[in-house]
Amino acid sequence: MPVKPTPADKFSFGLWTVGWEARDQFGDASRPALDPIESVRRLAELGAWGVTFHDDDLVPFGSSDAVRDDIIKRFRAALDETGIVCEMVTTNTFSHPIFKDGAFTSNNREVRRYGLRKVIRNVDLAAELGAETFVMWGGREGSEYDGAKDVNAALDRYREGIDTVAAYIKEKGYGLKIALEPKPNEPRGDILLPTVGHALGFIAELEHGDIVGLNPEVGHEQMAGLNYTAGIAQALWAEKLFHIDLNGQRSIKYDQDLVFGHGDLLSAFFTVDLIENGFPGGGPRYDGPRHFDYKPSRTEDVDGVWVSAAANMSTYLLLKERALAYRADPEVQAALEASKVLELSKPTLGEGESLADLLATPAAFEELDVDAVAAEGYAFVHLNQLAVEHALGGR
Ligand code: GLT
Ligand code: MN
Ligand code: MN
Repeated sequence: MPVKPTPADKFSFGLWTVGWEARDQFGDASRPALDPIESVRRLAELGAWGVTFHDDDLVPFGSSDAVRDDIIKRFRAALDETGIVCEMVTTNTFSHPIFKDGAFTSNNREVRRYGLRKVIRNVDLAAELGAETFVMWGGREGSEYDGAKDVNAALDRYREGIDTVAAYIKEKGYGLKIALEPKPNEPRGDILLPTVGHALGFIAELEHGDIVGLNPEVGHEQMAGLNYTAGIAQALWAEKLFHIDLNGQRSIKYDQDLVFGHGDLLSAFFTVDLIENGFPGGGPRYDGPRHFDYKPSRTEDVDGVWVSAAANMSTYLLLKERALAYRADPEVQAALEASKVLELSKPTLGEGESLADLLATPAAFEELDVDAVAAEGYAFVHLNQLAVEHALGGR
């Protein structure tokens, strides 16, 4: 039986998710616009804890200061009334045509300076609303043609932009961290920082990289044929998993933004297993929001929007229940042992042992029965079948 979510589950949604009017490249909107205040109220009723937004999701692009102030006031009142937390804020640097060649990495310097102003203005708003994370998805930072972008210069400008924003956050004393969101392509033919790995490499080159981490999205890694759980695992290992975007994707194709679990369900099971149970051998844990960045399919009507929002949380909670049972099962513990999963936590060299000691240990090399060790199976299939059986509720 699905369990009803509560704020303790820390589920949050972008205003742009439930508010998507379902306009796509081939078709007009199939649903009416949704008032952000209505979204906040409906999400609260469903048991969500938090909400996130782009500047333009809340305040239409080009609004006067007076209109902006009024909208923000009404939004704050809805947060107070419902108890919904604004945990993350992000800036839209991709919809307006001025950003058609990117914001921080546009070839046009005027655009880059304008983009920086738009982002900084929203950093102030994020801090005002008490958000902890500032996501930066550079969807337009890229190109279609290799000759059209000097990637060396683009990365210099990207670094300059992110470092400038990070330095501003520090100077103001805001309690904000920046989370970069990788994506391989769409809307650009190729996007800079296409995967978790590329973004980690980039962060290492920043001056203010200490407050810059990642917001990996399920579908974005899977669009590149990559393993999302392994991606967030490496981000965790690097202590850079600041936020997550949960959704569903069915293989390498356009960005589907399906409900969480409606893509690769077994992968979703292991994602929840990692988030809720941590690594089998211990190590860093993710304690941030369980943020859904999905789109209610274009075929849904207004009621379907809320059914699909609830589906994300329900699937997550069911997978959580299964993942907890999986780890608690003595058979699984025995299988982890048999597969030597826990032995991986043991350092390869013994305590106080040097490489010279290892080189002087015949049992490790000269005398090792290589054929006997090579013949041993790891029984990973049995272990995985236990996961499948737990995921399907068969245990
Ligand atoms: C856009 C994108 C998402 C990002 C959002 C944050 S915007 O909807 O498709 O993956 O998380 O900028
Ligand atoms: Mn997406
Ligand atoms: Mn996303």
